[in-house]
Amino acid sequence: MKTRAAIATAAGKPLEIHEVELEGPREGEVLVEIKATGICHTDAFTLSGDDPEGLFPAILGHEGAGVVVDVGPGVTTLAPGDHVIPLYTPECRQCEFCTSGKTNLCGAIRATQGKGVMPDGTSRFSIGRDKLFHYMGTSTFANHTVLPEIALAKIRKDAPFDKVCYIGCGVTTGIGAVIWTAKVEPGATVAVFGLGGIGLNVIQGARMAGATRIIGIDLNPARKPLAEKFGMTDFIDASKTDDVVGTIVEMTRGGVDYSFECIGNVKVMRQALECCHKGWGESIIIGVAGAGQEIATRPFQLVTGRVWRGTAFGGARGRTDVPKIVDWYMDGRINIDDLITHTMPLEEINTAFDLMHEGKSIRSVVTY
Ligand code: NAD
Ligand code: DAO
Ligand code: ZN
Repeated sequence: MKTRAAIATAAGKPLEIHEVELEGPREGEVLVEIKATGICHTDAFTLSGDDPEGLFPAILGHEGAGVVVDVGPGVTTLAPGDHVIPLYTPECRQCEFCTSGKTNLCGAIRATQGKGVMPDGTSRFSIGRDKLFHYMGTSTFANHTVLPEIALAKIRKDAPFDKVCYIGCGVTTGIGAVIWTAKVEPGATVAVFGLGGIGLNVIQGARMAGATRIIGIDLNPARKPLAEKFGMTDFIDASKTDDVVGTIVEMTRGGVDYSFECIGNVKVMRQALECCHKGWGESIIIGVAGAGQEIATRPFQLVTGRVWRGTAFGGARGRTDVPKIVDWYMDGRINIDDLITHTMPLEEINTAFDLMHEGKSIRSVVTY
């Protein structure tokens, strides 16, 4: 079939809207009509050329929601008409990772997903004679896309696509990092570095978990009012102090119980670790740093009980946990609407990247 897509032709170039060819679903695969997709910092990171796994030409996008149009042979859990959220972290429930109970990093299709192709090693997308790479196994910047069955979470049919698409990455990553990775407990103190599309969800997750002190740190003071609405109790403008760590340690009499780095800056990752309380403070890295970058601290920081951890997709097991988060939204337990600051058609998708780089948006959503 033919469908419309935004193509990343090369690193650093604006996306181009074209009609592309999409082959139907093969064994274990599902054809989905994407109804809405968010634009995340990670799409910009790959488009910039900083992503070591970045491939071109490709159809980016990993934060979508849509409807099943067709299923390939062997698909048993989904049928045409089902509403779904694509999962860049799939959940096969059979591999050694899924059955370990210790991680959400399913290994079933990792090798081919990282190479921009479907599990059988081929791409379903092409334009003319040229093949286009898939991206993160999802490619939601196309109006239709093909995914493995294990990379789709089935969700309720009354959930609005233009809001719950954000659960495909930012919402789940931020809230999940608090609830499933850090397991923040009531009464905890928390520091959140970077108050963008991920950090604001960390803040609302910390409030849900019952944290009593939630300190937000950003270079952009315009982020303060929205962060306060989501539960931030204190704000540090990082552009106005040389000693963020000292400030947090003093404010909390020794450091926070949990910190979250939501930027992708290795220097800030160090600050996030070192503002944690001696003996038990845990710092969770969410931000994705550029190719070749490394983190550093004095080992004594770890010897004296601080813990450095990371999280992908908030530790969420996609097919199991994503439908629950959709329920939380529909029940009014989490706020997504205030974070979606811009909505636009596919033809204006490059504006979404501009707004992100200018710090003017939290989330832009493309509706098809
Ligand atoms: P964003 O651009 O919306 O937000 C980043 C925020 O950090 C901005 O408000 C910016 O002003 C602030 N900032 C930048 N430099 C700073 C500094 N030195 N000190 C303090 N604040 C600073 O980005 P986002 O969409 O929220 O994504 C954040 C990071 O999370 C990215 O690296 C993205 O790739 C990553 N990410 C990780 C996962 C995962 O599963 N681990 C999932 C999605 C996104
Ligand atoms: O299993 O080796 C692996 C990697 C799984 C990919 C997880 C990606 C997590 C962070 C990328 C940001 C997502 C938007
Ligand atoms: Zn698995």
